[in-house]
Order: sequence, then C-alpha cells, then structure tokens
Amino acid sequence: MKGYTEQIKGKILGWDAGLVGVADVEPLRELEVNPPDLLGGFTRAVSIAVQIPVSIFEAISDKPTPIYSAMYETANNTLDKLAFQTAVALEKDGFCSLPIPASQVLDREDWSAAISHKAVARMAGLGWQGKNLLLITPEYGSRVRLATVLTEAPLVADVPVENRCGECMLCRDACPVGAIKGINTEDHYKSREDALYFNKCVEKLTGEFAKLPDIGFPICGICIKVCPFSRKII
Ligand code: B12
Repeated sequence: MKGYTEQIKGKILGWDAGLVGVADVEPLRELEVNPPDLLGGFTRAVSIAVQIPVSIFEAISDKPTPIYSAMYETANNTLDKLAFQTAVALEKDGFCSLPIPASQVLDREDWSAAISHKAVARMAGLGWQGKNLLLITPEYGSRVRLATVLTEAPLVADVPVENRCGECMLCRDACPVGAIKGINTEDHYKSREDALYFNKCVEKLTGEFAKLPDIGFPICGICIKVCPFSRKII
C-alpha cells in the first residue's frame, strides 16, 4: 500500500499541512487514552503538523503576545479542519477513521486529552521529544502544532527519528519559571515529571499568562522560541 500511503500524504500536504507521518498504533496502546477504548480496532495513526511562522515567536520576550494567541487559535482551527478532511477522505476510500482535535482538554485535573499528539507524531517520525517535553522537528523545531487521525487504512508506518538535542540547554535556561529540568531522553519520557517541574509550568500558564489581556489561553511560547531548530527558516 506504498502508493496509497504516498497518495494520502500528498493530498494532506496539498491542503497545506507542514508535515505528515504515519504511526503504527500497536506501541501507542501503552498510552492512557480517553475514553479507554479510543484506539479500538484502529491500526494506524496519521500525524499532521502545521508550522507557526518564526516571526511570531521572535516577537515574544517574557510572555505570550496577542498575535501569538490569535494565531494559536488559527493553527488549531486549521489542524481540526485538516484532520476532519483527512478522516473524510479515508472514509470515502472505505476506511473507518477518527479525527482527534488539536487542543481539546478532557481532564483539567490531570491536564490530559483524548490522546497525546506528541507520542503519535514521534512514532510517525515527525520529530523527537526534546528537553522542553515538546516534539521537535528537524524542519521547524517546536514551532509546530499537531493533530491526529486514527484509521483502519492499511498505510505504511514511518519510524521514529533520533533525538538531536545533544548538550543544548537553551530551553532550560530560558524558561521563566525554571520548569525544564534539562534531562535528555533517547526515546520518550515515562512521565511529564521526568522532563519538567510540571506544576510550575501549569501554574504560570493557567494562573498568569491565560489571564493576561488579549491572551485568554494557557500558552507561553518561550521554550519554543529559543530552540535552535525553531529559529531557522527553510
Ligand atoms: C493539556 C495540555 C497542556 C497542559 C499540560 C501540558 C503537558 N505537558 O501535558 C498545559 C496547559 C500546561 C500545556 C502547556 C503547553 N502546551 Co499543551 N497541550 C495539552 C494537550 C491538550 C494534552 C496533553 C496531554 O494529554 N498530556 C498527557 C501526557 C501524558 O502526554 P504528553 O505530555 O503528550 O507526553 C507524554 C507522551 O507523549 C509520552 N510519549 C512520547 N512518545 C511516546 C511514544 C510511546 C509509544 C508512548 C507509549 C509514550 C510516548 O511521553 C510524554 C511523557 O509521559 C496537548 C494536545 C494533545 N492532545 O496532545 C497540547 C500540546 C501538548 N501542547 C502544546 C504546546 C505547544 C504547549 C505549550 C508550548 C503552550 C503554548 N502553546 O505556547 C506549553 C508547553 C508546556 C511544555 N513544555 O510541555 C502542543 C505541543 C506541540 C509540540 N511541538 O510538541 C500540543 C501537542 C497541542 C497541539 N495540538 O499541538 N499544554
């Protein structure tokens, strides 16, 4: 099904996605998902990324900007539409498919969603999990947002790429609350606490940044901005 996989990926990129990959669902069955039977009979997960322009992050110094806030919403809407269109296209070809929204939080105590888009994107070969806990892509660094489509389509799965953070500590040093521990992982962190002082990050974003005028979302952008992979324009 290599031809069909290339055809679907080409279609999604043609709708202006930045990156597309396919993950095998089997290793993802270790994840906690919501509802617990979310993965059901799905065999593949399509990971879709859209890149946010460099200049939006370059304008951030110590807090998110109103422009970032507006474009964060635009990126989420774009991804939801891409995931929706992908699921419809796959179902037209006869394969049951479920789009997962970009930024829907289902549990606000545990701060978790239906499925971790980062885990899917990493297994789909889009990038590695960096010290900032985010997915870092070789092309756009961390300045990508992600969505997932679960599918029964017999797509050819991609493979994970190697972590390229090396000795870099720029995200750790830049975090305004010192939430990033600066610990590397060869594959992925077993828990968020392995990479972050998680509550410090959550408190800053939900308790302070989300309440700023013209922001309204728990966003930040500083650990995205300073990543050397995020700063190049290709
Ligand atoms: C809730 C949430 C938050 C919460 C909690 C953050 C957190 N770290 O969980 C708050 C509000 C604090 C937050 C903050 C931010 N968020 Co947020 N957030 C989410 C959301 C909606 C759910 C995350 C979730 O379910 N976490 C549950 C835990 C268990 O999973 P996890 O953190 O994803 O990571 C685990 C797995 O991925 C695992 N893993 C990785 N690979 C593999 C492979 C296998 C096989 C397995 C089993 C596991 C595994 O390792 C991790 C550690 O356990 C996601 C969207 C989504 N559906 O994924 C966006 C998301 C993670 N956020 C995102 C972003 C960008 C941010 C911010 C930078 C804010 C901003 N936009 O400016 C900060 C960054 C904080 C940080 N450094 O981590 C992006 C990340 C994009 C990227 N490039 O990685 C996402 C994916 C949204 C999107 N659609 O793109 N966020």
